[in-house]
Amino acid sequence: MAVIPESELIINKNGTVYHLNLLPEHISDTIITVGDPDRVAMVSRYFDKIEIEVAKREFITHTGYYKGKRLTVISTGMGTDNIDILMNELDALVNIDFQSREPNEEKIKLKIVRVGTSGSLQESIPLGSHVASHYGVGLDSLMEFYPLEQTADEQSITKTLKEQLGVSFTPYCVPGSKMLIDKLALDMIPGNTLTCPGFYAPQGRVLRGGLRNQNLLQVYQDFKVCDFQLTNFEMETAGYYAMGRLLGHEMLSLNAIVANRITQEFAKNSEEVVDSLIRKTLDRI
Ligand code: R1P
Ligand code: URA
Repeated sequence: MAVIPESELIINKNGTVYHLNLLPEHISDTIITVGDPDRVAMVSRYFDKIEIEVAKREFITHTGYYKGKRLTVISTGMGTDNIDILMNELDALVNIDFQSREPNEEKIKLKIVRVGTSGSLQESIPLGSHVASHYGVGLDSLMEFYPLEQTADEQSITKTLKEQLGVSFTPYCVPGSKMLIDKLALDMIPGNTLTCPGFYAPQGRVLRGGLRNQNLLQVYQDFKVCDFQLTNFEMETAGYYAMGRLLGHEMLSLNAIVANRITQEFAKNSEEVVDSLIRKTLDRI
């Protein structure tokens, strides 16, 4: 097997992986991820015991035990460019030998659950609800650079979205883990999540920068291919699902709906909405 050069898999002087600053033994195979670094402590405050606390840039990691189960919680910051780093480095920690710099023969499958905030694209998905992403649809450019394979149905969704948006790039579409959906989603609303490469214009928000496509939000809201509709948007889910498919990990994105873009409301109790999603996730994971 090919040896991975020092410039591709960068290992810090203390043996940790470049950005995450972690050693293989620092992580569990079951990982909760959050965007906001402050949310890591909102998760780990429920742990019986915190074993490891590591911080570098926006990547804050706590590993400990919740009701006897070893769990890791990591913050990622915002956007799929950070998910590219997170997923490659987590995968390297479990599936590449840092001494020989070669992939291990036996591959470990991580279970990764995103607990994030999101905006609703449908009036019927209210503030305060929890949406489990059955699919992630990416409008970001990350998958322009990976050999992601997609089914004919997935391609038909992305082709139609490209035409309706009138954009020059091709979106991508990947499902979440059925096993994790069955285990965690239970009472949550099943949804299809649009991952945008920004919070403002890509999500149809106008402050002073303007908007190229005045119909953008309407296109998102009305989008339909057979019974596939978009329910909500945020900035990471599709990147997770695509990287999970490429690297062979089980991925699920859970969304706390804090904004409804159709009714133009923002949740006054957004911290509670996130906290109840954290507690559900910890109890079910
Ligand atoms: C934007 O406010 C951020 O919130 C959402 C988006 O995906 C983006 O990262 O997720 P988090 O609450 O997990 O950060
Ligand atoms: N996060 C997003 O990306 N969009 C929203 O509207 C709310 C949270």
